[in-house]
Amino acid sequence: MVFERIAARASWFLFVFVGLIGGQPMMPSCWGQPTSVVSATGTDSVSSPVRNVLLIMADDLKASVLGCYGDPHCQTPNLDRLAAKGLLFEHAYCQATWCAPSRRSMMFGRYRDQANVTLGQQLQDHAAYTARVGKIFHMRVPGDIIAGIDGLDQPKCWTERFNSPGPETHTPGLYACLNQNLFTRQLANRQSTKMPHRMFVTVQSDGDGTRQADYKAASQAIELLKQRRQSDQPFFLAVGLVRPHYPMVAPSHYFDDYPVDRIAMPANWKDDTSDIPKQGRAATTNARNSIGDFPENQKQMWSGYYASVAFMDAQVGRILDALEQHQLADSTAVIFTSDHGYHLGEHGWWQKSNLHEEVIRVPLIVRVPQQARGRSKSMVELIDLYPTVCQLMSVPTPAVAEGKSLLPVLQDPLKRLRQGALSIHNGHSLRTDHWHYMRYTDGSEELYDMQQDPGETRNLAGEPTPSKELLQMRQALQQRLREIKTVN
Ligand SMILES: [Ca+2]
Repeated sequence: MVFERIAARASWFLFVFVGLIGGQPMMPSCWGQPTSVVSATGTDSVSSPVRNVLLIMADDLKASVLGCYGDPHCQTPNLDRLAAKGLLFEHAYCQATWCAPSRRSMMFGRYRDQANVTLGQQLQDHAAYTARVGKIFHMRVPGDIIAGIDGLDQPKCWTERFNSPGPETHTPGLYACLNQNLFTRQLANRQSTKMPHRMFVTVQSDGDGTRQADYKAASQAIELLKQRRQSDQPFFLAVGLVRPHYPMVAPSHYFDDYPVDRIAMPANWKDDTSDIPKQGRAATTNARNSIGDFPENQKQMWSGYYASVAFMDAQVGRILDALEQHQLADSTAVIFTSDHGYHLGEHGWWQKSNLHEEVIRVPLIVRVPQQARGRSKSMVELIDLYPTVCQLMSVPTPAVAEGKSLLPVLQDPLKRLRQGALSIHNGHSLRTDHWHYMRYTDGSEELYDMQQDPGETRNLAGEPTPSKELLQMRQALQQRLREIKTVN
């Protein structure tokens, strides 16, 4: 089994290596039946090789745990095969650091406000069918999932929409509240929605996973693909999976692949926050939570997260298989991403809602038939998906949309759209190839050399004399904020 994993990884790296030494991305020899589209801004024109877009979103998924992003342990064969057939963005960043504002920004195509029609509304206005399955706009997990309700959905975004309820925390099996060092198989008195320890819950499920929200969401998506095959109307199908968001529920055999004695905590997991400004710190920490007293339980958090990612990956695989089965793969672009990343002990932190790399970096894989494959280091943002989907579906992008279409990068992975990616929380973050700079509303700052210190352990903004790089990044952020329309 170990050899199988090594072989799978080796073949994938060989693919990437061959792609890299090739020097040039694989380019289409033809575009099928292209349609020329001019965006509402009138500045760009693109020929789309597809009619439809399938968007699959995970929830709270940090890019670094996927096999195709380099994790040596986590089993994500379906996302790895999607990456092998598409373009993997190594530097994709969210604009907000938790579910609701990040998803809103992505779907309205605006950094901070809603001064646009939703993506789905724009597509419908140009004769497309749009459907939501599961969580695309914010839903509380697990509360809204258990209740099977819409959360903060935007109804006009969708021609049809389908919620995907599941038992979540109340799934039979071994329940653990790792912050309380509590383990039980009893179903009674499990707390799920409002208790302060809810982000430290895992459930090693007795079942086969078919009752879980993500399994049902994939089944609904498969049914919709079957239906859309019969239609001439272009479709945008958005499927929102809720794992690896807590509670980390998956059939127990997924946990078996990640025993705690094989889990190594990240290199920067010690509390190194003394040089981080107050506004830059995560709220959920080892210092404030008793999980700081249970090193083994911290590893169990990784085990539960890996298991949840692997279960989510299996659902992605079912959807991708259906796309092939219904002969839609050649006419449908696939986009996979997450609303933001997550902390699993780095800096002594858990969860999200701060501007450090583990939170703002997201996975982004885009497979467009006959387009470039491989990897791109271009700095891209989730806000770019709005104009990207519009262009892929031959629909004009509203002039008020603030992102940039990824089509130029999909044609040439070396193409750069911008110098740095912008994120917002208690201030702003600008992430460039080399540097990561944060400036908070109280004027405090962080600066990291991401090539020398990718774990962000030494804040260079605290030096007595501002460095040339700090002065440059201050200026670059100011310039970036002047260029965009909504961030003050
Ligand atoms: Ca989220």
